Amino acid sequence: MKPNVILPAFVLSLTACSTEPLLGEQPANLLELEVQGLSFVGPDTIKSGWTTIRVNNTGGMTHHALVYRLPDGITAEMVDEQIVEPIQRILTAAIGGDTEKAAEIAATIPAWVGDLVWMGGPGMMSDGVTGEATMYLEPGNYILECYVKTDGVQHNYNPEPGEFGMMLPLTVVAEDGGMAEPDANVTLTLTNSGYEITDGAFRAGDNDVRVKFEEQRLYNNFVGHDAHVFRIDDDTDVDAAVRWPDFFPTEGQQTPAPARFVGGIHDMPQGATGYFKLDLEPGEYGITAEIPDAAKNGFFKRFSVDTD
Ligand SMILES: [Cu+2]
Repeated sequence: MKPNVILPAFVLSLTACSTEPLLGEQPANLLELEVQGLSFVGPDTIKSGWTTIRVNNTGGMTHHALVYRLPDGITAEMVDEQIVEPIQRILTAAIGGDTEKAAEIAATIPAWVGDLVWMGGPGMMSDGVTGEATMYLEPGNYILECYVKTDGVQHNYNPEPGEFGMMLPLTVVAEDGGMAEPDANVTLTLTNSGYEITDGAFRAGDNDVRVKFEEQRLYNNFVGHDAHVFRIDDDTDVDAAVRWPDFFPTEGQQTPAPARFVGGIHDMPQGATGYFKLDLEPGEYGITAEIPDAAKNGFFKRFSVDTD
C-alpha cells in the first residue's frame, strides 16, 4: 500500500433476495435493495450463479454498490474495523493536511486487503436512478458497499461502534439460482487501454449492457477499471465528471456529484463478463472509470443516443 493512497470506504445497504419464477423481463435470481439514509436495506442472502443486484436509489444523493468477495477467515466486522475505519481516519487526516498521520494509518491496513475480490455491482447512480448489475457469483461471503463521501465522511463508515454504514454483508449460498446469462443490446469491452464498443449500440430507452473485462489491472494497488455512465448536458463540467469517481483524492466521490450518473458496473477480474442496465433519454453521455487520471488512461468515452 502506498502511504499517500487514500482508500475509499464502502457502505451500502441492500435488500431483497428473491427466487421468483421468470415473468417476462423479471430476473430469476434477484437481490433488490433500497437506500434508507446511509444504509442498504433488504435481504442479505442470495442463491449463486448469475445474480442480479438492483438498488433503488431514492436516497437523495449519489450512491453506488460495489460487490466484493471476502477471502476465507475474513469477516465483515474485520473489514469494518481494519479497513473501512482506518480509511476514514486516513481521509480525515488528509483533509486536515496531516499527510504524515495519514501515511501512519495507511501502514496499519492489513495485507489481506489485497485478497478482496472486486466482483462488480451497480455503479454510480444519482438520486432517482435504479442501479442494476448482473454477475456470476460463486458461493461465499460478500460485501456490498458504497464509499461515496459526504462532508468528508465515507458512506460505508458508521462512527457508532459495531454498526455498519452503507456496508451490507451478503451470503451467496451453494444452491444455484438457475438464472440464464442475460442478453445484451450493446457490448462494451475493457482493455488496459480503455473502452471499446465491440457489438451493438446504445439506444434510447432500456439498455442491457454487456461488459467484457478482457484486461484488468490494479491502479494504486487497489482499484481496477470499471464503467460509470453520466449524462452530458450543455452545462455539464465534463472534466469534473470524468474525474469524480476516482476516490483517491480527498475530493473524489464527494457529494454532490458534478453530473447525473445513470448507472454502470464496478470492476471485475480479468476475463470476467458482467451486465448492467441503463435507461437512456436521447442525448450525450460519457463513460468513466474509478481510477486515477481516467481520461489520460483511456477511460473516458463519449456516446450519443438519438431519438428512435
Ligand atoms: Cu452512498
